[in-house]
Amino acid sequence: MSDVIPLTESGHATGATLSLDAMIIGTGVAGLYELHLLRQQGLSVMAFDTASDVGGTWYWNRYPGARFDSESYIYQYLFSEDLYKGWSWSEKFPGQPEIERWMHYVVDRLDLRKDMRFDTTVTTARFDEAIGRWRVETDRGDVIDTRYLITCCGMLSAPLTSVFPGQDTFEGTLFHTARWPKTPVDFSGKRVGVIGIGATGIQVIQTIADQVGHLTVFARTPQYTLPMKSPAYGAVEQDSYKARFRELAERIPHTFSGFEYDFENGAWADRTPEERHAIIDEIWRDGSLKLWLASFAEIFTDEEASEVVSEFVRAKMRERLKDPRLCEILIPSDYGFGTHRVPLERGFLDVFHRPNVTLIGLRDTPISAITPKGIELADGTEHALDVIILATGFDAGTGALTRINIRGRDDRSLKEEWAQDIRTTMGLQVHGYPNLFMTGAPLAPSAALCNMTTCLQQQAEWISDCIAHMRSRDVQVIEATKAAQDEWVEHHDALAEATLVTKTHSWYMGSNVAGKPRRLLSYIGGVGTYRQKCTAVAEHGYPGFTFR
Ligand code: NA7
Repeated sequence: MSDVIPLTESGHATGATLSLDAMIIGTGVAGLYELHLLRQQGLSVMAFDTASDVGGTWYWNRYPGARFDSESYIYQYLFSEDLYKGWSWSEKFPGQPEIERWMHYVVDRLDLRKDMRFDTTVTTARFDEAIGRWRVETDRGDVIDTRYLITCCGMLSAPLTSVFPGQDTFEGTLFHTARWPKTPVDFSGKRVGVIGIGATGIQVIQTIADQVGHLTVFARTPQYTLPMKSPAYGAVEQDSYKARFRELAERIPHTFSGFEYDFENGAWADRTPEERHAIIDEIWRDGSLKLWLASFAEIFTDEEASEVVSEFVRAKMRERLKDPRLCEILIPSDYGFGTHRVPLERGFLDVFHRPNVTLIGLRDTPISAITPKGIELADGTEHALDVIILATGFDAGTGALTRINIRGRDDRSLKEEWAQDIRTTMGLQVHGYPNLFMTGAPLAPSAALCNMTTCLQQQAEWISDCIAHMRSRDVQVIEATKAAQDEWVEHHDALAEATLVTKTHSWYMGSNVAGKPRRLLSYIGGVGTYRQKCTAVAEHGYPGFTFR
């Protein structure tokens, strides 16, 4: 174990060198667990975060209406029955404040806080080949020397905050949803504009519509939405899901999406149209993401299955929207259900029947600028506003890492390499960057098509096991070979190209960021299958990786 030079009283070793076995970037779901696992191995390890406290996604995304769309009883750590049973959720899909409290509960129970540093952004990380260690710098002047660098930065953590010309000239208040203030925002009497109707925009819009003076929603690509049902949980429901801990812990890691449910309705081709409709209808009533992630796998690959389920959802949306103009702007027609992220909604569609809400469709008339007074469209129309909310999404998968100056062997730059082509080995390592481990990174199952806690726990465990393997063999450096990486990328692409997802445009394909190389960012072979592949690599002594 390395000697640790203690940090100064303020918690920051300005100008000093801190020597660690492992450094973790991020204190969200993955970072907390990785810290716990590596500490259990006896490593000197610390986690750093830009935020002022733990939570990751659930620290930053405190916008009105932020909530789960994974069921609370599966968005959990499953490595400890005690930890699982010690927390009681108040409803099926709870809101951000409760989720943030849960993360604090985890930190306290595992006593993690003493090995964390907040308000500290990692700016640069350089691999020193001569000694096989990373030298990491932060915006506080810290210099950290570490054997292993583990990024737990989140897949959706680099918000797209500067989107429109003129944004800085706006005289009102402008927020990005992922940089929401901790103090409540008073919308009463205000003219509020929301740009974006992704999963986030939908949650904001349905929550603030009755709090604002007037709400103007700027919508470009329509979304297939499913109504969420979030029953309250009292002692009976809590006892009931807790009693299922072992069953859930055995099942969830092996399903297609890391949720409790899976594709178990037989093959699409083996069902009559009536049977299909009955199954789809029943699943739709569940009020969850089940229709997307556990109805028929063929919706991802078969144009006909995709169209049938898409039309089912469109019909449900038409019933609610009624008005043909609303239907035209809000109901998708040129891509299939589930090929983008499917948002759950609670009253989102009904919001547009309110007298204080205006819907602006942007498909033919995009936003040209933000002006001092509001939002201007390409046809010259200006919408005067007091508050603008950007629900404009993230530079997914890559953004959190390319915002750090990561330099591997021979001073190669991850940012420059990924600007050409986004490649990883199982989403866990990148060839050319020894001893850099990643969670929530491209080409592993992640936020798209995965219950994040399931995927992140598996990735954190794989990394911890790999480090334990290295220590047991007294080797210091691991690197993914180019051949193994090429093979993984080829496998990933072959699966992706067989689906309809790659035919669409969204953050799934990186197409929401100008110039970003196009590739499905999340592995689509299934969470259970991915786990098996990762486990097989470990069990066979890490073929495709070199050690020294
Ligand atoms: P998303 O899903 O990327 O949604 C962003 C929204 O912002 C979407 O409606 C975009 O329209 C819209 N947007 C982005 N840029 C523009 C411009 N320039 N003009 C108009 N509209 C724009 O992000 P979310 O935060 O909602 O969700 C991200 C993930 O977080 C989500 O999938 C969950 O996994 C949690 P577009 O679709 O590009 O036409």
